[in-house]
Amino acid sequence: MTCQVLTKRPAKMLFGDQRLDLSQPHVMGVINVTPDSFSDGGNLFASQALCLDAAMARARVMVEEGASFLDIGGESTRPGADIVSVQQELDRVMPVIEAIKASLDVIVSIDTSTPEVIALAAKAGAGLINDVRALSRKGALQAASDTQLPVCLMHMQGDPKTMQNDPTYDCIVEDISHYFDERIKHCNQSGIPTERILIDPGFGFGKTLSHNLQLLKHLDILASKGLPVLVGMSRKSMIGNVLNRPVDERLYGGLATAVMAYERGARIVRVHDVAQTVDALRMAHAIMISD
Ligand code: 7PJ
Repeated sequence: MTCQVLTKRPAKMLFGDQRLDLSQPHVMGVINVTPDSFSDGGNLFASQALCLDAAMARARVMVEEGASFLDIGGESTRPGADIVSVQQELDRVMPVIEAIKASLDVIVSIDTSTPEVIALAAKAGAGLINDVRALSRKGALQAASDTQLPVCLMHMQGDPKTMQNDPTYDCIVEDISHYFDERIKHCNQSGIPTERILIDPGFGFGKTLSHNLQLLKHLDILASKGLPVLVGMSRKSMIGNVLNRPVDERLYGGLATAVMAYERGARIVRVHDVAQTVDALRMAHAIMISD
């Protein structure tokens, strides 16, 4: 019998047809194709109809600015957001995924909880499944397993409609760590090996400001589980609440969170402002690898 000891997370990870070195930080650019996304005001939409040209223009700029991933989402998780049908979600995201795969050299991440979207996005060339519900929807685990792609499991307490109504934890870091242990077990049982799992504490999803700040401060504890950590704090209310700034004035606060997350072990940072975050993380990385 062999005894396998997981001492170090593997530096390289395969996302579809692209291999990425996770010993250095990577930026994931957010492309929302929803009419009601809170941070970009749904400005990729013209009269509710998807404006593919605008989405592609933004995608192209983000790739030029150094994004390793583009995260394509067609369902808003804003508190109180409208429920979308499977068909609506497909109509929003599929043309964008196909156009990106046809013309840009970047890993497409599909931000979805819907089994049908997982399957079709993977078929169209997506390289990562990013689920804010950690594959808890009926059929999602199996759909993700069938694609053989890496999955990002995000923690959320409750559901988007009610998650900000007095969220409580015994100990936020421990509770979330145990949640991941459970979800990883479910993934393994469905044929998704631990080597293909990333984890994300889910900043802003069923968390108070104090929860969010503690989570970031102690992110190293989650990173020590040995799975790659992804974080998304860009423009979120945790920044707005500390700085008392509206959503379009949260960049500098967001850069502070990105650097601190990287320093504590996060390797993928999901943001709206790619160029600025790439610079901040390149600087932080140069410091971290110096000796
Ligand atoms: C996150 C996400 C996040 C991951 C959203 C927003 C809300 N996926 N999707 N992590 N947030 N993995 O962008 O403000 O934090 S939607």
